[in-house]
Amino acid sequence: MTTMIDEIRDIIDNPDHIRNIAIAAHIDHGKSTLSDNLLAGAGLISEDLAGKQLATDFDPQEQERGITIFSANVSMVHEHEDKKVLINLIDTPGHVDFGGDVTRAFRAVDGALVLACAVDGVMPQTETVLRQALKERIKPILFINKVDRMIKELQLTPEQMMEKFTAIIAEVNKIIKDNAPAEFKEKWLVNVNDGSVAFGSAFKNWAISIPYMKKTETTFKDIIKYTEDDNEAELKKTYHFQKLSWTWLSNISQIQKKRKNTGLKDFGKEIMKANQENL
Ligand SMILES: Nc1nc2c(ncn2[C@@H]2O[C@H](COP(=O)(O)OP(=O)(O)OP(=O)(O)O)[C@@H](O)[C@H]2O)c(=O)[nH]1
Ligand SMILES: [Mg+2]
Repeated sequence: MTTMIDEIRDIIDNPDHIRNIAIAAHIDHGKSTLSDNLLAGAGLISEDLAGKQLATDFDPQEQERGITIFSANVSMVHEHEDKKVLINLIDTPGHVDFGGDVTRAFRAVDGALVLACAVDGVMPQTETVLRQALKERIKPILFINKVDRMIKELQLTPEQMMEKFTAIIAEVNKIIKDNAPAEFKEKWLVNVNDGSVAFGSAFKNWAISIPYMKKTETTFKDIIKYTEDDNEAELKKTYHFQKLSWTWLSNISQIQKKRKNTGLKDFGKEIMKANQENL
């Protein structure tokens, strides 16, 4: 029987098939809920519990208080177009008191998956984690979460949804432009067309991007209809996080490309070297 460890061992020598990422955002924007979905995509937790189990909130104190206190590292294997890919993920806490954990996580990864709540938009801690990532020379990609609330609570039309997304993306890009290392100010801007922006509902287990919408001929009207009809099971089936994960995470590759065939044992050393080369 092939175990997860065997699968990881097979991939570990091929950096092009590995992404090391940290999830960071304002408190409560859904980082741990999204982590669950990626874990379910790898078969590590049950599909039915994804978004509710909050597996990365492993400490009883975290479950009790409903917030992340400790960063949690998880490794998982996803399949993308017949190839296996390894995702090493760190779910970081959003509470401002634990900001040190976020910086430490950024020092160990290649990219930051930054979440923004579709209803609240860019909040102070969103800006802080983006600045922290850019200071550590980490490329951010964006996930606009809680789109179900945008539909159910705010009852936005497709046009209004697009406007709201555009406003959030513009705010994020301003922060990137103002804080990215000089050579990446343009290159690292997030863009709906290249898949560096995705959106969905971690709680309702679906995620989509504009390239994926084009490929599957989906419109915002369809998404609104499924949500209004409480037919989110259909959204989950067609737009499962696992389907999107690699096209979206493969936007992160800056340091990966510099890293040669090293195993995990050299991971820290190589990151330090890559960072120094970048200075
Ligand atoms: N409606 C809706 N609720 C969501 C969504 N994602 C997360 N939530 C809810 O938002 C709350 C916070 O979710 P978490 O995943 O714990 O948020 P977090 O960003 O990990 O929080 P901290 O780690 O404490 O900063 C929970 O009640 C989730 O169920 C979503 O897509 N839609
Ligand atoms: Mg959390």
